[in-house]
Amino acid sequence: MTNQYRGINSLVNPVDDKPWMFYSFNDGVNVGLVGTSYIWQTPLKREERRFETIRSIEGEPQPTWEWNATIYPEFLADIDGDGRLELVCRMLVGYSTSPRGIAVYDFETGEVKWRFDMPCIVHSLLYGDFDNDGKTEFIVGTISYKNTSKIINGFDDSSGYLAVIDTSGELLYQEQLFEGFGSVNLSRLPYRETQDKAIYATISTDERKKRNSVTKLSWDGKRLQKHESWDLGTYFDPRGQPYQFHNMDGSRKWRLFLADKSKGLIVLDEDLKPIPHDYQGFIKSICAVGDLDQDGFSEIVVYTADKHIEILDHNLKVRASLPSPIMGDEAVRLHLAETGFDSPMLVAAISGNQVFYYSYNQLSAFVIFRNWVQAYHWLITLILALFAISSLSFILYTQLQFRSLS
Ligand SMILES: [Ca+2]
Ligand SMILES: [Ca+2]
Ligand SMILES: [Ca+2]
Repeated sequence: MTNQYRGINSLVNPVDDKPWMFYSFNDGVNVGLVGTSYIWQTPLKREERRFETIRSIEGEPQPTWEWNATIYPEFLADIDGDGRLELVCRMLVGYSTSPRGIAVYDFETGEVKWRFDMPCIVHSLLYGDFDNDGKTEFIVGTISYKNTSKIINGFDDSSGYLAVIDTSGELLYQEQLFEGFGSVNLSRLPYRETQDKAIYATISTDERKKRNSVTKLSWDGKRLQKHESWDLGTYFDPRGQPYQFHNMDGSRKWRLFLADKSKGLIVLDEDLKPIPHDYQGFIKSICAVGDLDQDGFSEIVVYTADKHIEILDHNLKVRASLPSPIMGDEAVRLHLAETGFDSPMLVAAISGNQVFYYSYNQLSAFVIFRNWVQAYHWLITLILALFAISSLSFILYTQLQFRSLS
């Protein structure tokens, strides 16, 4: 039994631009989802919407561990063009296989419109009209944890898949990319800015022997066609944060950052050509990318193998480094926290139920000098006093000498 809120995410209603915050909870048997939105007027009005609960699949043995089923909303859009909004969610659960896959709700009534059940977890989900036929589709990349031998809708939990599902929940295409533990991470360039419809699939299997790669793909309505590809040669953590393209300096240059387990940081451009850099640190995970200090250039927040939180600037130079506040081997997650419109973001380090916040500011030479003076005023006073004493004694000494000469 748990009342813990999970899967917190916010999405904007595309019809009226109203932001909605969603959270999921479960009672050990059913997993629910609630959406809230505030109307900023006096008195403040709060609108709440409850979505149909989802049960674990019947016959599934109740796990002895905590059933952490979560509904995670990804898109709020009219996916099928019927004039009504749908809320598209990933169904997530650890160890147990139910529920996993995709759930689509009617946003107005809160009823489940369709579900696509899978024994494996949807690691990443893209949505758009990738073949320009006027109809949108979902591109799915899975992560296999080998929790079950069940096969549902042609998928299993012991291999990695790429798939395409239409907006009524029908499977259009499926391809097994590897066998064993690993993930298929998907990313794309932001369509509004680039008009680009390429799909990038990163395969990470946590094994040196298997092919770990990034491949550029396109959807032609029938299959996912492969184009450029970049082979890692080594491997990286399949459980890492989904890798995304970032525009670091407001230019039209897009960069994909990957944390390789033996080579360290790898930077690729949109044609999957590696970009040379001289960052030497060894990154365990790339946690977040964003403009922390609002100067128009993005920073990268990374967690290093020697348990430091580091902030790299857009040229991959280390700008800040501090030891992790969490002792021991506990996993640390780093996120960027918005603090309101036009104000700098905070870096949140989360482990278990502990959260630490850090701010990142670039200091001008004057501020650095002032901070230094404030921190070391006793030292400065001491140096000045020593200088005064030595000057005084020199004057006295020369005067004494002068007198003795006269
Ligand atoms: Ca609709
Ligand atoms: Ca289409
Ligand atoms: Ca910045």
